Amino acid sequence: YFKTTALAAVMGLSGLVGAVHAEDAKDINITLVPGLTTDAFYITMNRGAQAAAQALGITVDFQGAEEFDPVLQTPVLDAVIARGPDAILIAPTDTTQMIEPLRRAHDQGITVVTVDTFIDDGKYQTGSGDGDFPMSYIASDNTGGGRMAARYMAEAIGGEGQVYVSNVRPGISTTDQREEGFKAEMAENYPNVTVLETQYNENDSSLAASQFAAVLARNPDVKGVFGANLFSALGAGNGVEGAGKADDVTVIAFDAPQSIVDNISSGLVDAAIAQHPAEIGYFGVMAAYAVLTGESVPTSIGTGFTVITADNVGDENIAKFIYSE
Ligand code: T6T
Repeated sequence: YFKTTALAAVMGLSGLVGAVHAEDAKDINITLVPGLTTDAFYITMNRGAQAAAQALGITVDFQGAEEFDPVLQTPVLDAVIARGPDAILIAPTDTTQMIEPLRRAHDQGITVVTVDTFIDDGKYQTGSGDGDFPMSYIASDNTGGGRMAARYMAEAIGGEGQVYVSNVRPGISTTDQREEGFKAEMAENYPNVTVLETQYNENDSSLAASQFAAVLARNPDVKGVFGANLFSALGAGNGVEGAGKADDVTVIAFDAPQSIVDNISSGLVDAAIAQHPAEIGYFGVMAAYAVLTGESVPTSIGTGFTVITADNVGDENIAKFIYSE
């Protein structure tokens, strides 16, 4: 078969010209580039991606940086581009900084699909914007998830009091949207909840924990923390526990590694919004394969959530939503 040529990509024909013949489809090689390699969320995503690869009889490699940082992700991506896979599935670590590096892949005729996070405004194949070239975006509804977190928080604190968002850093589509959804839900439906200034932790759970102590010192009545991703939530829980406030402060977590599930069982965390990362990986591979074999694909595919609380943490059918380590 022949790979998509740069010219075809420029002409916007990548989906047609790049199509491989059925007998060559087994040679398809896809690389999954996660936000970082040591995060249970992306490890679980890779599990789903490998399940799809096995179903299709193709290979999917997993290549990423050790931290969630566009400065570290870019050289990993460049090395992947140099090896020339048929498609790259990537969780871009910054909405603007990863546009140009990903354009280099596109310009070489490599199919680009984004998983979990998006570049630009996340609206692909519209013919407008610098970053509309990825073929599809497979992810949770992060704004909706942030709204869900707000509802669990508001219920847990009796509809009033001060809370804050522990977040990674601005510029990440997922965590920005969760914070946006959380604040919008509070503003619209819980007028007696005050959302204090966001604390940015650079994906460092120790920093997130010490930030809780600092917020508590300034706001002794703080009633809740929304940890907007795995490391933020883990740190928020540790901070609350370290301050001896587990009985007074509600922690709502995004993501569900075993450690957070344990914190639900112990009562430290009130609810975890578990994403379905294996689904994201599975459908990401399927979308890329469809493009490479000449099928059309939706420009976005939404995956679901499972909310884990003390009420269902012991249920058998919850166990499959706990992230793999
Ligand atoms: O929450 C996930 C992911 O959705 C987000 O984009 C970055 O953080 C995680 O990987 C969890 O650490």
